[in-house]
Amino acid sequence: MFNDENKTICAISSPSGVGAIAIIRLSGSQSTEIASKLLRKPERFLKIDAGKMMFATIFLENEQILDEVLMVKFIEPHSFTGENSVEIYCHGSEYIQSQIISELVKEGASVAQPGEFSKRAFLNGKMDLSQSEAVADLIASSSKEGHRLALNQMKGQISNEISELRQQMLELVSLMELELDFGEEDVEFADRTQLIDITEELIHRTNNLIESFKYGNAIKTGIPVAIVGEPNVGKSTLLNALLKDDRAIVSDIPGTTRDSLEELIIIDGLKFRLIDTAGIRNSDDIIEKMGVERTYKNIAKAQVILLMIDANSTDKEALIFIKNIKKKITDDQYLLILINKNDIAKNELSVSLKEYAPVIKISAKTGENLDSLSKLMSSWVNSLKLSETNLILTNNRHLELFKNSNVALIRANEAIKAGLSGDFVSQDLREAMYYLGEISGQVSNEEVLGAIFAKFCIGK
Ligand SMILES: Nc1nc2c(ncn2[C@@H]2O[C@H](COP(=O)(O)OP(=O)(O)OP(=O)(O)O)[C@@H](O)[C@H]2O)c(=O)[nH]1
Ligand SMILES: [Mg+2]
Repeated sequence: MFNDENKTICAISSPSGVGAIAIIRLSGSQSTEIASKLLRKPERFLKIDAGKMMFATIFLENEQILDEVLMVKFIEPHSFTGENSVEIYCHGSEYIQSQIISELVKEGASVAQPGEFSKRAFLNGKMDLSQSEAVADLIASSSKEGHRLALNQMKGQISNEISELRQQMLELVSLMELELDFGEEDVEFADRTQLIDITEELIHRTNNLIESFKYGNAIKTGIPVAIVGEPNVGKSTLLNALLKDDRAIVSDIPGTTRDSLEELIIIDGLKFRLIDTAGIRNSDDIIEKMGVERTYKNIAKAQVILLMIDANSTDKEALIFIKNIKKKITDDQYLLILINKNDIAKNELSVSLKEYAPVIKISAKTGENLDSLSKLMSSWVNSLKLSETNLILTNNRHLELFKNSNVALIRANEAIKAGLSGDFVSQDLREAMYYLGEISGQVSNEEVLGAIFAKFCIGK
């Protein structure tokens, strides 16, 4: 088994701060021995079966009782890291936690680096690199869909796809290289039309994965939704209504919101980042101007834009404002026009706004039609999901490597079409394989691994 300088590591694996219980984890060949030394009768823990919980009292050096705990051991390879491991469940006091850690260190354990448990799990072959990264995503997931995607990845969905793709590439490479071995006899083992078809299929599959990132990333980081409009139209009232919380200051004084304000909200299992913005108008007030600049920045970074109009504004006012915002957004962004204050609308706007974006009449104050608004937002996010594939990329690192692999595949495909020598084709295919191997960790180096696991927190 892999063991970094043969060290047994320990760390607090529960969140920092005070909870009813905290969990301390050890991993490495000496885990059981080191943990047992915290007890008056170490042999009790040495003899107990793996996976069996044991009640124990931990003493400090001066024979003072520190805590009553539960302990369990795991024997390699049947643990998260694949090494001998121990978990100690103590009471949540920060004092108790730090005392146990320092006792463990005195007995020979080292304090774990961030992500070191997961790194060991990877190096011991318990999971591949993309699965280890999914463990971090699973821990960070805060919505139903975010959790589902992380779980699929942890269970190996992306890893399986990568193995399949690499296998197909390897078969192609073998064929090409076999031909090269018979170079002088000028044989063609591989039918060129078939090679073109296979490489195109591989390009298509990698394209799908690259495309899926739009959805995957939106799910993982939350979909930014900017609420924009002129002052006093009811933007902050809408933020509060959707959050069901009195978060933003609301008043009938135009220009109340000065700075943008962001809050998380879950709709239909999807995470949205709602951004209330300063009302857009020309102002001489320096602070208000800065606020409006921020509003434009938020429009640029949002994926959904809720453009709010007061139901009692004139056609002309509404049109000028909509056209102004429309100029600032791209086709990738989803624009919705909200006609607010429908509860006090005196008359309908006579101009048709539908040609600019879907229109929905709401009242942020009474809650009228807010359900429909939520439905529209979640349907749009779901529409980003490609129907053709269930595989969804959520990780930037994976995206870049899939893109590189895709480019190499396209080169291979073009080389075959141009009738180039098998040398070139197999070199491109090998490159495409290499990038996929970096995702799963089949090809990796210490530097890359260090960078990935350093982002994890201690105890993970
Ligand atoms: N009747 C009615 N009043 C509303 C509605 N939405 C907001 N208001 C009122 O409109 C006024 C302005 O609301 P805000 O939410 O502060 O407006 P805002 O768009 O955030 O304004 P700024 O921050 O100044 O840009 C307040 O008095 C709200 O109570 C609505 O749907 N119906
Ligand atoms: Mg406001």
